[in-house]
Order: sequence, then C-alpha cells, then structure tokens
Amino acid sequence: MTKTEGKKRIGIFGGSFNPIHTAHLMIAEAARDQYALDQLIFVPTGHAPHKTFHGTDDQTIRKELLLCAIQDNPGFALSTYEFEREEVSYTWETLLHFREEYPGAELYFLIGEDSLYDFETWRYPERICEEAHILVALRGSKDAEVLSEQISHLQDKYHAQIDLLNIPGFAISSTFIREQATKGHSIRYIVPDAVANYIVSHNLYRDTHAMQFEEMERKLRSNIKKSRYIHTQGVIAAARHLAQIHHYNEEKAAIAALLHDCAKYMPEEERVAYCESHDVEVNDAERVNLTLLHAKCGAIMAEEEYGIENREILHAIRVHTTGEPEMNLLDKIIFVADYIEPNRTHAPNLEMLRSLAETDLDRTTALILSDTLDYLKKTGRTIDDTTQEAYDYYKQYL
Ligand code: DGI
Ligand code: FE
Ligand code: FE
Repeated sequence: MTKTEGKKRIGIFGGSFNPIHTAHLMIAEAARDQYALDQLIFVPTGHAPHKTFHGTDDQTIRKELLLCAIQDNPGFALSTYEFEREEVSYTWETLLHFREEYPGAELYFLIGEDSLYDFETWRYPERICEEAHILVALRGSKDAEVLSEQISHLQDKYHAQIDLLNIPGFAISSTFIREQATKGHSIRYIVPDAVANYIVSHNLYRDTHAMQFEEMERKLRSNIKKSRYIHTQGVIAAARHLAQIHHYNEEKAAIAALLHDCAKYMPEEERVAYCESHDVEVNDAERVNLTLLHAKCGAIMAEEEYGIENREILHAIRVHTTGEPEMNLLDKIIFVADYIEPNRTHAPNLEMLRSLAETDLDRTTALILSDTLDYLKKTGRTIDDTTQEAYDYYKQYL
C-alpha cells in the first residue's frame, strides 16, 4: 500500500482487552503492516472501574497488561482516553477525540467481523464512517456472500470505506484466558510472555484461589513456630521465583511451598500411626528418624486439613526432604527452594547453588543431595534409602 504524502495514518483499536491476547496483537500488527500505519493505538473501553478483590481496579489491570503486551512494538501505543471520561464513550466520540489529536491524519478503525453485522446499532454510524476507514478482522464466521452483501450495504448507506484484514483464523478469547487462569492452567503462547507472567505473579482472575491461599496461610501460622513460618515465607518466595524462570505455574508452586513443612510440629509419636492410618508406607529409616516423616505427614495433612487435591502439590510435599529419583519440575522446585531460600545461612555453597538454580535444577538438586549425604555421614545419621536413591539418580548431572 502506498503512503499518501505527508498524511499520518493512525489505527485505532477499541475493545475491552480483558485481557489483551495474541489474537488482538495479530490483528493490530496485520493492520499496521497491511495499511502502513504510523501508529496503532489500543483504546481500552472505559467501562465502570470496579475493584477486584485484590484492591486493584479492573482498568489498572487491563492497562498494565496492555503495556506489557505492546512494550516491544514501537508501532503500538496505548490511549486511556476512554478511562478518563466519566461517561461511557461512544465510538464516534472517541474518533472525534483522535481527529482532534491528529488533525489531517487518516484514521483507521479496527473492528471484528461480528461488529460489522451490528454496526448499524452503534451510535451515529454515519459519523464513524465519515471519520475513519474501517478495517475488519475476519473470523470466517459468516460465508463470503453474506459478508460482501453486508459490506456493500454499509458502503451504499454510509459511504463507508471498508477493507479487510488478512489474518489466520483463530478462536482465542479473553474469556477463555480468564477461565484458564482461574483453573491455574497455562496461558503461555496465548498471550505474550510478559502478559502471562504478570497475570500469574499478580494472581489475576483467581479470586477464590487467592482467598484460599490467605486462609491457608493464617491456619498454618497458628500451627507452626514463628521461625518456621519465616522459613516457609522464604521457601514461597524462592519457589515462586524458580517457577517463573522455569515456567511452572507459580500459584501451585506457592501452595506447595506454603505447606511443605505443615506437619513439622506434629508430635513425633503420632506420625507413624498417622501415615499408616492413611495407607502411607513408613520405612525403617523413618521409624528410626521420625523427623523425616514430617514430609509424608505433611502431604496427608495438606490434603486433609488444607483441602489440597492437586496430586502434584501433594507429591512435592511428600518428597521434599529426601528427594527421589526422576522428580518432576514442581518436586525439584520445592526441594531446591527449601534449601536455598533466603533465610538459610548455614549450608555450604549457598550462593553458588542459588545462582545455579536459575539455570539448572537437575544439577542443583544433585549438589544439594550430595551435600546432604556428606552432612549426614559426618554426623553419623541413618540415611534413608530414598535419599541415597535420589542421589544415585541425580549424580549423573554432576
Ligand atoms: O524441614 P526443613 O528443615 O525445612 O528441611 P528438610 O525437610 O529438607 O529437612 C532437613 C533435614 O532432613 C536435614 O537436616 C537433613 C535431613 N535429611 C534429609 N535426608 C535425610 C535426612 N536425615 C536423615 N537422618 N536421613 C536422610 O536420609
Ligand atoms: Fe521440611
Ligand atoms: Fe522446609
């Protein structure tokens, strides 16, 4: 497409963006590229800012996520024009605003295919058509004949200038993303990494879950000593960090970290019976060294007392003290976080292990097991078979 000399070409993309996702970005980039736009401006709709349970309002979240999403594209910009207005903005008013902002510019207004069919229900469709070219992102939802009829109709009636955007078909929606995030499922590749990280680290869309976390935290605090609670907070921070860099669900990692030592203060004489009554096997080393059992008891307690059903979380708690061969990602995150958390100071090589954990969890696990075994041998303690087996497996990474 050739550029009209001297005239700026500005694209305007309105929508809820709750949250912004890859399909929005593909549409915006296609418009920017195919119509040689100087700037593509995202204009999130200003619907009433309601506070979320986190105390942040919905507009702030949508804005932050948009900023994350567009940061690396110099052709993209964000306008909070509709946020700043008291009343609901109609498209024609928004276009008038950008007309004043960019006098003499050619405005391109992006809409989805669905909007093409309810366009006439919008306030002043004729003014919209007067101010801007309309770019339609096709979803392939209607057949070609219906589409071209609707376009001709709008062209005839409003002198609309309508063009189509060529983009691959997709069915990503913001609703789908929020649902995924609520369930703690991955939204990686559906939104840019920066957006996914923000959503996960700010616990967005997870209201019930976040409540539960705080509830569990309160309950835990009344069941363990202050020093253990401080250690636990350190493990949570370390586990969140490791989850982020190794691409594991941060919330699940935080829950496993929160509860990993929940049975630390269960009376030792109750532990064997607690395990056996829950069909959990107790080995000889554990019978001799009942402190080891806080891991298995912790997994049972997390399920029974804290209502954790997720098998991965329960497993990570169960193996956090001895480790085991072929641990999964969460197991390793918790195993390593427990050892390197910021409040620990006594173990050897801590600084080296902390930086190695950023890149290589297997090798970090191997080194921790090796140091633990050395320490146990030096202090003449019984070694649990599982600790030895875990080391025998992980020593390949040394
Ligand atoms: O509960 P934490 O203190 O946060 O940490 P943890 O659950 O890793 O427990 C740490 C202790 O467990 C540490 O002193 C080493 C010990 N340990 C790990 N494997 C074995 C073991 N102790 C014995 N006796 N035998 C083991 O195989
Ligand atoms: Fe522990
Ligand atoms: Fe611990």
